[in-house]
Amino acid sequence: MAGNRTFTMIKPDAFEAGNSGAILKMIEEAGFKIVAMKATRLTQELAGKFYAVHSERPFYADLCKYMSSGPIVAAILEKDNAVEDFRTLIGATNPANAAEGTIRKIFAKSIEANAVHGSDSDENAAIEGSFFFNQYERVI
Ligand code: RTP
Ligand code: MG
Repeated sequence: MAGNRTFTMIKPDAFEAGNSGAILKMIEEAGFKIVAMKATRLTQELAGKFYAVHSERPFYADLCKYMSSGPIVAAILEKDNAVEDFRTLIGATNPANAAEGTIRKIFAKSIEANAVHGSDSDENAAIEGSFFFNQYERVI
């Protein structure tokens, strides 16, 4: 059975542009409940740890620099079929390929500065949520 939680970040481009509220509104209107949330900032080292799975990819160094370039919002979200439904809501990695009405189509600036992160599996959703939140910082 598909899990009911996913993890998201509002990335530095969207935070800086003042789009956090509008993005969270779209997320709630799509039926996701916020079960943990904070505004925070990654260091380059922490971004490197978070994106360690991408360490062999050509965009890894740029990605870590970008993700530590300014504040972000980190959140754990709850909904049936959360991981898949959230990735549908945010759209393709490259906003040029993202479907109309998706968060990335509306708010992303580029393939890198693409407004939001969404976990790609139930297992990674749990790992990523625990990266930012301990048991006292999230709804049980
Ligand atoms: P995310 O993990 O942030 O939800 O995005 P995703 O699954 O759609 O994409 P992924 O392949 O996991 O890539 C992670 C993030 O790296 C940046 N990226 N840059 N310059 C490039 O070609 C490139 N490709 C990916 C994006 O910020 C992407 O979301
Ligand atoms: Mg990904």
